[in-house]
Amino acid sequence: MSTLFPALTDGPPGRPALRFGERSLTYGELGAAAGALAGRIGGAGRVAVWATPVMETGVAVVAALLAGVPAVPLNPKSGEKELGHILSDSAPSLVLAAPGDDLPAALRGLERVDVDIRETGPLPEDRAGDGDPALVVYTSGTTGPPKGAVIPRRAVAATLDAVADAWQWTGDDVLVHGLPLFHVHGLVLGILGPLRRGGAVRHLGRFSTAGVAAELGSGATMLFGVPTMYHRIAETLPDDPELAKALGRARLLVSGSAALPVHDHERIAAATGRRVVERYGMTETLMNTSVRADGEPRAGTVGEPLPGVELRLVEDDGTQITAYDGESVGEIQVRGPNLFTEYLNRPDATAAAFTADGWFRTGDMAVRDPDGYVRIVGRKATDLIKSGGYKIGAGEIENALLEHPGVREAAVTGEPDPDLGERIVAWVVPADPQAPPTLEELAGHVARRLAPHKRPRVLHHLGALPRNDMGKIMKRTLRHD
Ligand code: MCA
Ligand code: AMP
Repeated sequence: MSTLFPALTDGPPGRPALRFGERSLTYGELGAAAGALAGRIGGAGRVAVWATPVMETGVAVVAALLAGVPAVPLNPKSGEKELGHILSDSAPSLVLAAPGDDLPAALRGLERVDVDIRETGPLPEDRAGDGDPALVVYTSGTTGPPKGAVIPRRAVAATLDAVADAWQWTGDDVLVHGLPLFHVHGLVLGILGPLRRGGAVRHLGRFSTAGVAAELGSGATMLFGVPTMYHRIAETLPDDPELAKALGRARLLVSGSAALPVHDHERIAAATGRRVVERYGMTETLMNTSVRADGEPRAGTVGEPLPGVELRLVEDDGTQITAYDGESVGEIQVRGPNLFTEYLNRPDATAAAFTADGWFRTGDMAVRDPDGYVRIVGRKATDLIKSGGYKIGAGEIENALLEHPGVREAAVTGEPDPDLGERIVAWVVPADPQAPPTLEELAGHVARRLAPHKRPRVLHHLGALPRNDMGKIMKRTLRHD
């Protein structure tokens, strides 16, 4: 039996499991394909997965979990620098890809295993332990290249069971989403979540309001999305009665990865009669809090700690906030079976992320309402930007910008954006003031080096960066009014 996915062995084999566009697999077919692939990769140290939003990615990750081999999902749009870093840091022994995928040069030295979704093989015996790594997911910090969060099998199981409890999520649910598959939201919640319940997921390939309407209008019961997706839904609703009807029929609409603006929450509620439920998570912690399906989905709150998750608010000096007054702000610290084990090859960063008594410092600042609901009010690091639900470190973009010959100095900030939540702004001192680099040039440079979602959307040229007496850039003064 598979301890992570009991439905692969216990459920009716004809039950739908995964659907991507026209292609679908039942539990029987998924078990056979993933079993066969698991047989081929068993014993590999770590496997990279070219995580395009297609069926093969789902099969590849399930196969790795069945084989007890940690999977490293790769953003297929990663630029050369980002990809190079992830590959040298995680040192995978092979890469799993869909047949026909054109892999970039950085991956060509690795053994490639094509995922054949029609292959059949037996399910391997599940020998992996709870604490064994399931996934290594790369996440940005404020400076330097992304860090690989090592997520144990225990955390995957614990978080999926905790949200199932909160959302009354069962095998009868059919989830629809169009999230990328190289992050926790789309992959762990959005693919592994339905499979752990024995339910189905229909992936849109790419997000569109039309796709959401079509699926929720034809049997899907739940929607997962980042706030940008709900914003686009809110914008479309006034002109799209079919979308309003489809959303009105959904059992549960869930938003996460960033704060859902109250305005979008209210517009969706007014047009559909449904309130979006917010949950709060992080790559390192998986899911921490959520509004429950039978709770009150109050706009601007992320609900209460999930079963098994301990949560406290702590002031800068270490004092714990005991008040549930909706005003006292502290850093969210969490503890529980949902946590990652470490940052790969980064014992320094791992140690810094935990308090002496074993709590993980999220860096998110929050208050607690009298009824226990958590409200996130900000974050400690101004150098972290959340754009489209992606976490992006200002430092990694600054480093990439500095590698452009037209850039002498660079600083990166985030500013509010109605669609993306925040947009990336580059402040650049040109190497040659007579021929400053254009936004298009720098956006293309960052997209090719790192990833398209890390590209600056706004560029300001400056004669010099504002610095204090210590030479530190004063980012707070970098504002365009
Ligand atoms: C534009 N494009 C470019 C350039 N300009 N490509 C290369 N170079 C350029 N200079 C391309 C983009 O690649 C993209 O291509 C298209 O133009 C449009 O891009 P963009 O405007 O950036 O975005 P979008 O396609 O409109 O995306 C919005 C989105 C996306 C769909 C909401 O941001 C998204 O999928 N966000 C999800 C993030 C997420 O899953 N986060 C989870 C992490 P093309 O059209 O080909 O795509 S957080 C997490 O996991 C924790 C645990 C949690 O709590 O959930
Ligand atoms: P990541 O490291 O990409 O997994 O992003 C995790 C971060 O996203 C958290 O530390 C929060 O800052 C933010 N986040 C996730 N969910 C929510 C939410 N529902 N509301 C506000 N912020 C959120």
